[in-house]
Amino acid sequence: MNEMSPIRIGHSACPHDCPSCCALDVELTAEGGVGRVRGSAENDYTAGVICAKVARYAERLSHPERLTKALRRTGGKGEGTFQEISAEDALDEIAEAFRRAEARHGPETVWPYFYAGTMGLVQRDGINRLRHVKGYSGQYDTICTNMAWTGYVAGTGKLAGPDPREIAKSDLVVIWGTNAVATQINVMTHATAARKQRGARIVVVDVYDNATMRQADLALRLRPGTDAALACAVMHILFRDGHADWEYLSRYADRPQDFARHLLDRTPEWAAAITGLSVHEIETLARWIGETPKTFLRLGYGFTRSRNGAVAMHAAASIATVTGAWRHEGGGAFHNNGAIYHLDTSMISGLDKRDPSVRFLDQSRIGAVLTGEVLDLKGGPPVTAMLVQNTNPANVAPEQEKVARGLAREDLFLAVHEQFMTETAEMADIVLPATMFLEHDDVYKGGGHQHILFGGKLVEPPEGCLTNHAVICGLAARLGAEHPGFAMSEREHIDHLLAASGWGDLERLERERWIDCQPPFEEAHYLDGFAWPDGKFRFAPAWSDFVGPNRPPDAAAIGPHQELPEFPDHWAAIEAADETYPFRLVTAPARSFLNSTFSETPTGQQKEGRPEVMVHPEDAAALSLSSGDLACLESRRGATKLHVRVTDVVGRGTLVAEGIWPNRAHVGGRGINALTGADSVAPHGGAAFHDNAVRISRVVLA
Ligand SMILES: Nc1nc2c(c(=O)[nH]1)N[C@H]1C(S)=C(S)[C@@H](COP(=O)(O)OP(=O)(O)OC[C@H]3O[C@@H](n4cnc5c(=O)[nH]c(N)nc54)[C@H](O)[C@@H]3O)O[C@H]1N2
Ligand SMILES: Nc1nc2c(c(=O)[nH]1)N[C@H]1C(S)=C(S)[C@@H](COP(=O)(O)OP(=O)(O)OC[C@H]3O[C@@H](n4cnc5c(=O)[nH]c(N)nc54)[C@H](O)[C@@H]3O)O[C@H]1N2
Ligand code: SF4
Ligand SMILES: [Mo]
Repeated sequence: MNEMSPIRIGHSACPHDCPSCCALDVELTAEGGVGRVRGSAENDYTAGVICAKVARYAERLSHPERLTKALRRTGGKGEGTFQEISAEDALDEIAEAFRRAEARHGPETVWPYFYAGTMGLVQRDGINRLRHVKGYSGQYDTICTNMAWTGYVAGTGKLAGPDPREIAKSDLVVIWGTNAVATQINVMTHATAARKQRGARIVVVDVYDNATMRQADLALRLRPGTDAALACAVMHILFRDGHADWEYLSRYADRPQDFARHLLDRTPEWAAAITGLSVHEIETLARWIGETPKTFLRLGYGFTRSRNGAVAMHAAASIATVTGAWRHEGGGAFHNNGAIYHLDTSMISGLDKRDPSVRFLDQSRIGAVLTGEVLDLKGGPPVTAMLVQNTNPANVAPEQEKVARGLAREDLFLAVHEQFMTETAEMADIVLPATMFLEHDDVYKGGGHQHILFGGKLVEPPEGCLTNHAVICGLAARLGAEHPGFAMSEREHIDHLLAASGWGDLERLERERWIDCQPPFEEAHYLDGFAWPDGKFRFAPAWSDFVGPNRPPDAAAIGPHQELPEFPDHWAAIEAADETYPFRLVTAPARSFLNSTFSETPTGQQKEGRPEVMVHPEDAAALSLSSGDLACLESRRGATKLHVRVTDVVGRGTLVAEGIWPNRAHVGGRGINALTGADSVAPHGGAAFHDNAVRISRVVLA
């Protein structure tokens, strides 16, 4: 940590891939460095609280291993031997390689690949401008949000919900499938305020007794992938006990009678057998919800990272419709506010140049794409050139064995623009060093709240580091790609975006630091109707022809969507445990990492220790496993090694491994995603990271 004295406070926004998108106050030192980072107390969602990772950002910003020079590979692929070259030469070489690849196979052979390492709209999405202008292959984003967003919108018709600040005005906060203490701390800020100020109760639904569950008045630890069964039994009880609001249902829901009939045999006993919860626990949750008009369901991503995840999300959101909780301040079901911003990103993303005939390749299936699986290539050429920005697929993508084989291909030219020598960068032909958020201008929007925030350049980057925008514009110039967006600065882009979207201009945003985009109460609570033509929440979504926020660009639906249940139900599409793979593994987030980010910082490493898998004491005893043993975990897709932690925070039959550790932190060099699958989840794709049948055995060291 920088010990120098702060001379002033700069304002920013956290760029990381986190629903909280915190408003930040940053200590700036006389020497041009950064001290402590704090949450802005003036922002009423951040409310002065941020996570410890970002509070000590100086550690990441001035990390001795930060990349500051462009590099060209000298040794074999992945050997990690590079020589320093100038940034100009590096950009020349990338452009030349893209041109060569295109001459041989056509523009679709180039695949710009990116994700949300920064959530800044200019720095993150500018890569799409180059893509569209050049006719390079598209990217269908599937790694994170597909099941969650699709499931929510299948009911409401829109990705938006009650003002998340209303959590503080709720009497019952149900935190479902999100480890908020670790992944979005501000949910806890508002939930705890409700508890302190009005005696609200907190329920947590998760698969292990994590830090969030330890805050709960009712802690529901269920089996992974069984949330829809819990939701159905809760709704069965609500109908049974007269807590369904029929007046509300007749006005605001499709087919409530049919749905109630469908639920008749989804009893608490039925759900207990599926979820592993007791009938008493299920009855208690239903009674609390039934008796509490101001019930706020805060629905996370975690419980949707299963092959039945979209159904689970839709089922949980349906609860608020059965009781009519949507009608109340502090009531309803919230997941994400993406739709409230109506941002026109065409200048940043070059959407005017998008050719709909160009293929889209599935982000999560990068392993299959790079190893040339025919269906994944959509009948087009092999991918022979890539630029990767803001993501670390060698580590975070599913089916890691295939990803590793693909990235190692001799005929693949790989450029990686990074802040650190990640395991993806290690595979590169050219590595470019990237700025960090405090070193460039950008604009952000909160998924878990309702603000657009400005994050301006506050400090100088290390000499040599390039912004994403500079890389994209530098390549465009060399490739003869023309678009007005390449001639604009970051600030001009922000100004243009705000004006085009009806949110004023940069001058105002910079002065006011954020814009509160919260729609009026009636709209946010769907009191003027849900966002379907008939205004009704859909208990029976038209899954197969449903156009959601993550609709595949070239198909109506993917994955086994024909099998999706008509109404909310337990859909047994998950990878069930069997004799060969008797355990169910969840690959949950680590509190001190953010995906693969922060695993490079000393504090991150020290707090997390080492890659471990949690095993219930009885399971451990049956397998003669003890804490500290090295174990091999195997799924149908691959294997990895971790150390065992015997603990009853997990239930029998469930294993939890926290954190996406660097692959090299695992004995043997294969990471957790060697186990996870890349098969597309219905109906709009996605990766089921928490849905793995595995076996575990002790590694006997010779
Ligand atoms: N510290 C930290 N913060 C993060 C991240 C991180 O890696 N670390 N990642 C960031 C990103 S990219 C995202 S998308 C968000 C995601 O944040 P969340 O919405 O919290 O989602 P997940 O991180 O996938 O998982 C959260 C919880 O879901 C639980 N879970 C897994 N399977 C099931 C299930 O079947 N049912 C139920 N009820 N629970 C289940 C896991 O045990 C875990 O506790 O967090 C962001 N914030
Ligand atoms: N097993 C398992 N795997 C998972 C998950 C899980 O729960 N379990 N979660 C999945 C989810 S939800 C997600 S979203 C993905 C995310 O996975 P990734 O997209 O890889 O996310 P991060 O690790 O946050 O960031 C990736 C990289 O972006 C770089 N970066 C940050 N800012 C910038 C910038 O301004 N410019 C450039 N050029 N680079 C920058 C960082 O240094 C970092 O190496 O992982 C998925 N993988
Ligand atoms: S909680 Fe999320 S948004 Fe807030 S500072 Fe931490 S990583 Fe950033
Ligand atoms: Mo994510």
